[in-house]
Amino acid sequence: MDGEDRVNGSSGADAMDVNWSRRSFLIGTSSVLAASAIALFESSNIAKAFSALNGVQVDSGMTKVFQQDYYYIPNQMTWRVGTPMTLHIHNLSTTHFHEMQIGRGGFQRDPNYFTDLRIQFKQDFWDGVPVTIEEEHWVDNLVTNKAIVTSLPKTGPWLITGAGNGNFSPTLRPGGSISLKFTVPNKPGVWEYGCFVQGFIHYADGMKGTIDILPA
Ligand SMILES: [Cu+2]
Repeated sequence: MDGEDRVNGSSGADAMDVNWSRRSFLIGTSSVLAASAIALFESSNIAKAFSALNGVQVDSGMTKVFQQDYYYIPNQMTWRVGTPMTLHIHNLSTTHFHEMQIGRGGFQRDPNYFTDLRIQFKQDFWDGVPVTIEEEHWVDNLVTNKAIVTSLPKTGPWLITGAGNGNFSPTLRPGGSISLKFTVPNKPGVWEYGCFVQGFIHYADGMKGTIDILPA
């Protein structure tokens, strides 16, 4: 009798677990199917369909961006004006340097840069934005441009503060990382990010993304 009770008891618990996970699975699946249907009907992309269904997820606080050869994870973010952010950028490549510029308005070559291959966005998102560097590890260089870098815990040869060195951008060695703490400035709209290491090669291969900045 004791043995039977234990068996019954444990299969009862298993059944509950099965029901629970099956329900989660069904909810998830119907969400995916609904999103797919919307995507098909509207010829829209799936991310937008998910946003319509589940609400836009707005990043705040610690927000991680990973760099690979040659893409970013994620390649789309949504920020809101006035939100405190810590943008943690981590280069997962074992072989390549990568940077992260944020800007818009098309591209231009920076005529002052030491190589004529330097590409930058016409408008630098970071212009006039106070930024605190919270952590740096294997940073090749950080071009500050017109950002207001309020904390430089470890100044060094990697820091490029002079004018004419291109847009604000950290360039990370393989495995490198940096954390940028800031408050999303009042610059709503669609912004792009991209890596222009080796000219357009990384960007053209897909190393780019978009940030939708919502008004406060
Ligand atoms: Cu790159």
